[in-house]
Parts: sequence; structure tokens; C-alpha cells
Amino acid sequence: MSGSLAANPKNGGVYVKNKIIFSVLTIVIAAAMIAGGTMAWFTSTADAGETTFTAGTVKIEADQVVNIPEEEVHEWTNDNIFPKWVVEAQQGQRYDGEDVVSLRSDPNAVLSLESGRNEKNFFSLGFGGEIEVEFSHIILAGEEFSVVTVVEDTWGRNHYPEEKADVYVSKNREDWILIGTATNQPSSQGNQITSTFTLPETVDYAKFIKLIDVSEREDFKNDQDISDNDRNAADGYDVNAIYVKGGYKDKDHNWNPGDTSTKKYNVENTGTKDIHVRAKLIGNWYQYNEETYQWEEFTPDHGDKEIDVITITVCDDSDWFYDEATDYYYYDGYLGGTYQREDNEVYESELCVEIKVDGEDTDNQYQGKRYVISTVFEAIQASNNAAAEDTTWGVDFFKR
Ligand SMILES: [Ca+2]
Ligand SMILES: [Ca+2]
Ligand SMILES: [Ca+2]
Repeated sequence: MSGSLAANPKNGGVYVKNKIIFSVLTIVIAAAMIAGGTMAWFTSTADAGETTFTAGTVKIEADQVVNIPEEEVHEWTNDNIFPKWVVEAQQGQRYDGEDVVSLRSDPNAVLSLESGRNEKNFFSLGFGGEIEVEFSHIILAGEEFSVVTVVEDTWGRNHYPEEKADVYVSKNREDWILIGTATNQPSSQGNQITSTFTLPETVDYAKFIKLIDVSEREDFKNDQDISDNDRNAADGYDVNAIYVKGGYKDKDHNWNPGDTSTKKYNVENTGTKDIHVRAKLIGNWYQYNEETYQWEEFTPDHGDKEIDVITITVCDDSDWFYDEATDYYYYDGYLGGTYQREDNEVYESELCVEIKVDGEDTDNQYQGKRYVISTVFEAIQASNNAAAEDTTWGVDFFKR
């Protein structure tokens, strides 16, 4: 019989919970799918490249409610942010109808900015060619806004016809908004020419930028001040780099479906009484509502199949166990209170769980979605150090 249950005369001697004290808090970790199956985790404490997050200490105590606010998932940065990757590239032809030389034909050249003169630094669009890049952060209009920057190489020529490209932004790759035209003029200015744009008020944010070459053949045809060689080799706007200055940056933490991430909660009893502790992990998918700028719940659809692509398991060597019947994670024992606490008494413990995203069933519908786990901790008074014989919450501690 648990010490937390007692005969209550007012209820006709029925055993009721008379000493239950809940301390509840919510800790949020979040993940979002990026196109191509890469997933990003967001937490305010995660460093890029690590898969372990420390959520801080969960302090559980009688008559206390502890709330840790939901962590921000994006942070504003004034840095230059480069695209995550090239989504699509279609190179046009040169003026003479030949293919653009191979040195100038690597689309990935646009993902970084270089100075100097090297044909490998840029991707020549060719007449009518295009390139499309995706960012892992949000390009924004509004009070804090992003400056879209496109850099072209013409290497400081005193005279050269205009090479230009229309610049579009999109949040979904379907609706594109023209924000301006980038140009190589004045070509004499230096090795690189920079064009900058901001999003119009009508666009909340964007994740994609597309450049379409709109250089005019007539400009080259009619220009008597360039050589025939130059004219024939003309290959459109030369994209050294596409980037954005300022934006909401994902707390970038990429992982792929099939990978496992670790989440740890340090739980400490700061109350006077010995307690049992359990935790419920509630996971939900969210999608971004472009109108409200809020994340809203999303229900994955796998047809007739019952599929949960997220699997959560307790880490090896853990002092916690999962009880399927109640769907809670329990600390295996009790955490000693401060009252008459003995030197060797355990009063804190770490709940460690591994969160795995299935590699096969995590399909396209998860693109752009985020997985959030809310964790609620509950404490109940343990009977006077008699944990070995304890049954609480319907769980038989040490006898499972
Ligand atoms: Ca050029
Ligand atoms: Ca060119
Ligand atoms: Ca470059």
C-alpha cells in the first residue's frame, strides 16, 4: 500500500489520493524537415553538430509549479546567410549557341562568395538560364528585414554589355514574386558587382530564391565595342553568390531520417518529502501557417497504416523505465526529500531518452514540418523510504 493513498473518512473509507502534488513543466524540443529529407532540430541550447541537448534541471517540489517557457525556434541574425543548397539549375546557351564552358557550369558555386578572378567562383546562367536555391532560415520582410544579395562576376571591365537576371522569392516554390533585376553594371566597378533587394510588404517571408537570366542578345549583337570572341562567348549573368543579410536563422541542427537524437532531463527533488517521479512525453507534428505566422498541429497521413515515424526509447543504463500501460516514464525508485536527507541519499536523476526518426516512412509530407515533444513531469509522495514495497500510480516499483 502506498503511503500516498490513505483512507479518507469523508469518502466513506474509500482510498483516495490525498497527497498528490503535481509539479508540471513543459520542455519543448522541435524538429523540422527540410527538403531532401534532412531534418533540423531546434533548441536554444543545442550547438550545431551535436545530438545531445541539456534541458536544464527539472526541480520538483511540493506545491510548486515550474514552467519553463517554450524555447524559441528561430533567432534573428544580422549575419550573411548562404543558401542551404541548390534546388534546381537550368543553364542556357552562350551567344553563339555553344554550351557554357564547364569551369563556369557548377551550380554549387553560388553557395559561397569569393573575390578575385577565377571562373570556378561563379555559375554562368547562359541566356535564359536559371538557378534556384533554398535557405534553411526564413527570409523576412517587415520591421526586421532581410536583404537579398546577388553577386556577379565581370572582373572590372571598362566596357561590357549588360548581363542581368530577374530575382524571385518564394515560400513554397509555387508562387514566385519578382523583387528586382540584378545586373553586372557598372561593370568597371570591380571584380564583383553586388545587387541588393528587400522583400515587398506583401511578402511575409521566403525560403527560396530564383534567378532567371534576362540578358538580351540584342545588347551583345549591337555592341560594336566588344570583340567577336567576346560576343560569341557571352554566357549571361554570372552568379558568384546568392545570399541574404539578416534573417531568422534556424538553430541549425541537421539530421537525417534514421538518425537518433538524445534528450536529457535532470530531475531534482527540492522538496522536503521523498517522491516518486514520472514523465509523459507528448509528441506532435506541426506545420507552418503562412498567414498567422504560427505553427499549427499537423496530422501525418499514411493511409490505412498506423505509422508513427518517431520512436522514443529510454537510454541504456538508465534508472528510468517506460510503462506501456500508463504510457509514462518512471524513475525506478524514489528521490529523497530535504527532510532528514541522508548523505548518500539519491535526490536527483537524469531521464535520458533517444528519439529516432524512421528512415523509410518519413516521406515528403514531413517536408517543412516540425516535431515537438512536450514533457510533463509529475511527482507523488513516496511512502517512508519503503520504496521497495511501493505501488504507486499502478506501477509496482522494483517488481516489473
Ligand atoms: Ca559577367
Ligand atoms: Ca557571363
Ligand atoms: Ca561563388
